[in-house]
Amino acid sequence: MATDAPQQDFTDDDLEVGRRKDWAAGIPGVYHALKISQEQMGTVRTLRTLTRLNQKHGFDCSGCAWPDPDHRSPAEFCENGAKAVAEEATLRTLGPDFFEEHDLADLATRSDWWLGQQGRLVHPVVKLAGSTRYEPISWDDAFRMVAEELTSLADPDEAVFYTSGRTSNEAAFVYQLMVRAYGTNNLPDCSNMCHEASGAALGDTIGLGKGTVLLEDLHQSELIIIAGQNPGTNHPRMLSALERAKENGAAIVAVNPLPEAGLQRFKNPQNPIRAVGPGTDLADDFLQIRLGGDMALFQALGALLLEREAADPGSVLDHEFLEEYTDGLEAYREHLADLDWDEVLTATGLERQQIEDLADRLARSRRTIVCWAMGLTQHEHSVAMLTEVVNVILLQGNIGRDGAGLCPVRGHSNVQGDRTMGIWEQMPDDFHDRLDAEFSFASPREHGYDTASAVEALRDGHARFFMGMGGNFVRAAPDTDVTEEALRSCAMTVQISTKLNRSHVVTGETALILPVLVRSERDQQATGPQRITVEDSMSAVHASHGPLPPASPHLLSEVAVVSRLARSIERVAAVADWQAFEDDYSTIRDAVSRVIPGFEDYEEKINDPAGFVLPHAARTREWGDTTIGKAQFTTNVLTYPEVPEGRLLLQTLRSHDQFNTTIYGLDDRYRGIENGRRVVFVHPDDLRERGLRDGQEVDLVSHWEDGERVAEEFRIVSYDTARGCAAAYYPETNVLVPLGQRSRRSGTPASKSVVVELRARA
Ligand SMILES: Nc1nc2c(c(=O)[nH]1)N[C@H]1C(S)=C(S)[C@@H](COP(=O)(O)OP(=O)(O)OC[C@H]3O[C@@H](n4cnc5c(=O)[nH]c(N)nc54)[C@H](O)[C@@H]3O)O[C@H]1N2
Ligand SMILES: Nc1nc2c(c(=O)[nH]1)N[C@H]1C(S)=C(S)[C@@H](COP(=O)(O)OP(=O)(O)OC[C@H]3O[C@@H](n4cnc5c(=O)[nH]c(N)nc54)[C@H](O)[C@@H]3O)O[C@H]1N2
Ligand SMILES: [Mo]
Repeated sequence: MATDAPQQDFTDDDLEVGRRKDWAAGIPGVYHALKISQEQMGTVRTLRTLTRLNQKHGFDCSGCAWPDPDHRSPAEFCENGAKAVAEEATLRTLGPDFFEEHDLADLATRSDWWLGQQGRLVHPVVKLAGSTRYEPISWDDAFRMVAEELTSLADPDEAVFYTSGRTSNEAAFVYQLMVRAYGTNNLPDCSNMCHEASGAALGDTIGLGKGTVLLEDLHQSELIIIAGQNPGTNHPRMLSALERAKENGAAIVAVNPLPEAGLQRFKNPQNPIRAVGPGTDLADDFLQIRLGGDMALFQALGALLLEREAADPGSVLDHEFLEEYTDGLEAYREHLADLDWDEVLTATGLERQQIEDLADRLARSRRTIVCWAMGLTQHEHSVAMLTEVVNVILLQGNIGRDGAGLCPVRGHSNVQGDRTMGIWEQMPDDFHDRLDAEFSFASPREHGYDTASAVEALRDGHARFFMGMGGNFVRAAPDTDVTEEALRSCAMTVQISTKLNRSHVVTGETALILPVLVRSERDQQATGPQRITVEDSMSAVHASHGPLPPASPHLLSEVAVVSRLARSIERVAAVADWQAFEDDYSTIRDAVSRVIPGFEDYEEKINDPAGFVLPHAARTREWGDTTIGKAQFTTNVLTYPEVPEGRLLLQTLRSHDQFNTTIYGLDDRYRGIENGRRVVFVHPDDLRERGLRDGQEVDLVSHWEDGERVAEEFRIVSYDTARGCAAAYYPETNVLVPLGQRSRRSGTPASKSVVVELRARA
């Protein structure tokens, strides 16, 4: 039967390396989506899900946070969205008998892929202190145990409450309320490892840590720079928007150490003729930059724009905009006057002419958008780097104008919404004030731990309780060995999850798994079926209705888990009418409408299937209403990663067959990899210099102040990447990312600039 879970694990023995592709999507994309859907869900469920995915009155894709267009195609999903949905709507289930067969020692030997393939978790289970396996537990007993543990802690700050970005607005809001009513701001989330640097940079410069563009802006843009992002794999529906932009005359420039297929050519799978034809050429230019060189690039672009303006005054800059809406231009101009071009060329690895050409394109464009993702956020100097992107965008008034703006492309489908709902260890005071007023309590004001500092706190014994609302903390967080040790030292770990993953295997003394509904499932509560809401990458909030019957009658929704747990903890129970929240989610939205600005008339607004767009002062050039008053130019000392002689810089990235730590399959089709994941992509000249060759087995060794870290047995793949810049897949390489190596100001682990050595295996 197609939906049986595989028993055999995989090895990398059958790994094959073929040619890299220069185009994305098309018929193979459709084929792969349907194949995986069929395997996981069978035919009936496949049709039922895919025809409702991202449709008005349907449900929101649980993949990435790309927005939905106003006019939806009947197949408004991509290959990887279909895979994400198939993985969660799978017919495979994993009941309590599974844990009789597989104790923790057995599970510890399994790969991430195997764990995920076993199917949906359908019954709450507990690993008692001293036991070596999980066993079934009733929901009531589970809540009692967790409540007892939390009540026994000496200080609420000894508990850590993680969130991943799949969680709905409703669940996120009640979760943060429960945590704050319990008494801590220890609310780390996946965003700490993701777009935290974007939030910090945009907050400082334009007053709000979110992007300023809407989907229509992309369609109308004249120039789209895509830096540090691989949309063909991670945001495939973005390619349709880029195709449309091209048709309207836009130029697209890719800035990336790798020639990613999705940025080169696109065959639109939603259009049968285009799917089989030669496809649309997307990028007009490709700047093969070195890892971490983008700060130098954007400083150079800023300098060149100023230079061109000086040569032909009035031709490049938007003086009215600069005068009225910005601060700090003169300091910026002075700072760039000293720009050292030798350094720029070293940092970027580019020819000066390539940068001049991009400056020319910028100078000609009246509507420019810069899009970015992890390639720009996961470095030590990410925040400064991103403020340099803002500087360039400000020079030409590219904010608050159609077709222009800043576009951080978010990861998880509701990661932005979770933040809006208060999932953050350092929410501003005005949020706390309104929360306190709504619920008549005093929320704690001291900032909590972010992801990396939570690991440190657990490691050092300052915290001893961990709860994860989704996600896979031990695989997602940096420095795997340290993170695993941190989790093992907990008195209790509680994972609210849908699928089995490594974080269920690396446990505290007592461990619970609380299984929940997924977004594609019907959420039936006392007052009827419930809808939930999410916010996409462009700040549009809309409702989502799951159409499928739940995988098991034992499952609870995330909202129900939180409200039942909240009712079990005395001091939390009194803060809100948790039963009402559980019975009718519109009561949650009612509270949100008073606590969070922009959500007035929430319930009514989501009756429109298109939803509503949250206000963003910068989009309407109303910085005056924010604390910053005007958009800020920033000056930064030029920084880029320093790589000692003989070493390489390693980025840890995603293959085409994974969603973060969930491994769908073992191929990375666009990069020519089949049947394996332990590969390291290296430039042929770098190999030659080191006396290494394609196909050779090496260990990856990272070097940091506190010593060496090793990831064993990787096969070298000679590849067209920037010189000195290697790439290998996450999460396997997370062992190499030092916990201490984080972005200044935002704390993001620097997982795109790890200094490594390739050590030949004997
Ligand atoms: N199918 C699928 N979709 C996903 C995800 C998934 O795992 N699978 N994950 C989701 C999540 S949570 C996120 S955050 C996003 C991630 O989306 P991406 O950021 O696209 O993901 P990565 O694979 O980390 O790719 C980073 C890209 O940046 C480039 N890059 C790396 N370092 C640098 C640099 O220093 N400078 C420049 N200019 N480029 C650089 C890499 O070569 C690569 O193309 O995708 C989301 N969508
Ligand atoms: N080295 C390195 N490390 C990285 C990155 C990198 O590029 N390189 N990227 C970072 C980034 S951008 C991110 S966002 C993080 C991702 O970190 P996480 O968000 O923690 O990881 P995921 O793999 O997305 O989590 C998957 C798990 O979530 C659970 N799940 C899925 N859907 C639901 C749901 O609807 N509800 C609940 N309760 N649970 C659900 C399932 O059990 C599944 O196993 O990883 C970060 N880590
Ligand atoms: Mo992410």
